[in-house]
Amino acid sequence: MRTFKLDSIVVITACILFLGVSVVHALTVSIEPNKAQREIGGKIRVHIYANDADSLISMGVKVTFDPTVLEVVEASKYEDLDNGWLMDADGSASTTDDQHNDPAVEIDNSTGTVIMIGGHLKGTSTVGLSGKVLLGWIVFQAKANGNSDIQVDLGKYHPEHPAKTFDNFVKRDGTVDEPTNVPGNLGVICVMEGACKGDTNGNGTVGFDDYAKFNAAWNSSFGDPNYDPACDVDGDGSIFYSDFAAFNSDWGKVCPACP
Ligand SMILES: [Ca+2]
Ligand SMILES: [Ca+2]
Ligand SMILES: [Ca+2]
Repeated sequence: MRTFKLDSIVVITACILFLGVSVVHALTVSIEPNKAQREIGGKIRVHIYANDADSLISMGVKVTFDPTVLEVVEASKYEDLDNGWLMDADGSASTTDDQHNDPAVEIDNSTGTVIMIGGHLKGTSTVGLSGKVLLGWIVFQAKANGNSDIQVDLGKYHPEHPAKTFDNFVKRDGTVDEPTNVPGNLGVICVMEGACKGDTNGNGTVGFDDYAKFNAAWNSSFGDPNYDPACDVDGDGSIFYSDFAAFNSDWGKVCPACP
């Protein structure tokens, strides 16, 4: 009995060590929120992140959705010299003639595709982006009732060089660190009558747990550390009275099942 326990502990410890090592280096992509409901005409802002990044200097994602259910009204890379996807040859924000952010984000509402590809360069001081890195965001408008999966794949493409494929998620040292969970279905948006707009954590009810999230994000706009797209009920980039009104109207609700 004693030996069995010791063996078990050894096995468990070995598993934890193995998991610990593999998790640290596994680059993944996630979207926030990854589960939401809207009525027709409603908007939702979805942020796309790379998690556990290690000195990234490029990214490229292709996001696909059901174009009969949703349409994109806005999509952007996070174009920021310090923390985002902007190329600046001398690394100084005061000179802008050496900056570029091409290729432009491509939105195709007929096929249901958004492609965003970006590079991060700050002259000789480039160290790359690490940790949880914002890649960009998409604002969808609900078009018709139904469910749309939100799928993410690599970009691997440049509109000016359509015959070639390109590496995405290149690190500062030149190696490629592709996300381990793409291509994959990373979220779902349901469009239906009586949708729960206020279910900010996607657990099927609107209650105090959502209120806590909402309260933490109150009076924030994109760029503020406490801005949370899951609480931006109307998808306009800030969390204020219009969002609260929508949230409040859903208070206490048990959300309908997705169609
Ligand atoms: Ca510059
Ligand atoms: Ca909830
Ligand atoms: Ca808002």
